Amino acid sequence: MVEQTWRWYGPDDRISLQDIRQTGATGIVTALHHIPNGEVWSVNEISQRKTIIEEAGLSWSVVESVPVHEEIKKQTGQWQEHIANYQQTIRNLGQCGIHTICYNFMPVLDWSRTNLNKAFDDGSLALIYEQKMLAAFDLFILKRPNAAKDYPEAIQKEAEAYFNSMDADEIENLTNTIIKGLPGAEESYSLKQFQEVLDAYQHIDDKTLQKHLLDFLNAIIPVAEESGVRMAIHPDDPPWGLFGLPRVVSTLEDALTITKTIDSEANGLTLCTGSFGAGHFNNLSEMAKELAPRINFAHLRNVKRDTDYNFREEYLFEGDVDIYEVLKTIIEEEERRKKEGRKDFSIPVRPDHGNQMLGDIGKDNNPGYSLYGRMKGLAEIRGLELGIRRSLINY
Ligand code: DNO
Repeated sequence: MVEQTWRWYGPDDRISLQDIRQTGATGIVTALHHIPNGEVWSVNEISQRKTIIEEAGLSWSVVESVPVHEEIKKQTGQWQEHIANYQQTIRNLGQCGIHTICYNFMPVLDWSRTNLNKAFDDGSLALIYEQKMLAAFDLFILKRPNAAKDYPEAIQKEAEAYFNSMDADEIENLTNTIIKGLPGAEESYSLKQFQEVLDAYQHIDDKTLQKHLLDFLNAIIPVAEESGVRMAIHPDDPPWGLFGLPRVVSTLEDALTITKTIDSEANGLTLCTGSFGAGHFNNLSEMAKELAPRINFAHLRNVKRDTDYNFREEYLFEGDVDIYEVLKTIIEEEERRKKEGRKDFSIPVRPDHGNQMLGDIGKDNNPGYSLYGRMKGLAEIRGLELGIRRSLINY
């Protein structure tokens, strides 16, 4: 079976390692969130965390994420020193026997949503992204200079009407949802700071950011190879530019540029079906096939789009992504790697976000990281995998 994993936010996570064991996951996906971005993760810190995980009968399969310092993305300030630190963290993780690292290259914000508690008909709560809400924040709360040119007129009007309907709590809620940092983001801003960090990217377009990413990869991939570590870049979420910021991992073409320019198995991807899947221009079944040899880690979740730039997170088998096709491709790729005799054939898979449901509701959840919602996702992945393996000859 593929390695079934679960994201755990560390000892403060309300969902304990003992709870995780009952979900069926065997691998843990986690990070040393207390170490500031840009600093080296020492062997000592890594080993301590690893011991806690192993004492609970689990293994630390994937790091998500070793954050890339903003100065590396902009190539300003101490960026070379941050790269040297990143290289050392890779060596240290390799030495501790942790072989897969997920990271992203999204400037300023990690993932973005506009409502974290959208009620479904069945009473569960989901994460959604609505363009008019994002525009309402951008145009009327942040008041970013020249923001209007980034939205069609119809959206600007909807955003204005929406903004005029909001009360103070709703304004605060939307603001916090966008700039206070969703789990894993490691950065959080006030409105003023947010505008300042956006300004710092004014002269960095997609091409320049892509060059900075490729420079970063040229520096770290040889180190990853020597350390027995596979890198897995996470796509942009959502896969289009926000607040005038550049984007580099949004489409199949972006992913192919990254994997072909630095041609190494250590230079791979996190196939996040929800992040790529939010883009109406992305066909996940095709992308999985095309990118298969470079999938080093997968996040399985689904999304339902209602316009080109609005989506809600959905139950695994109910959105726009054909999860069956994607998982089948991942399983076939694992089998191909095994036949090649590769020791690192494994493609760890984790259920990504899940609705808050049943006993999750009212608990202090990391948005998206519910217990029952994700357990449902994982159970569906496990069943689907068994079915795929049993029905494919020779597996
Ligand atoms: C959201 C996640 C992201 C992702 C990072 C990877 O739930 O998918 O936080 O982990 O962007 O670096």
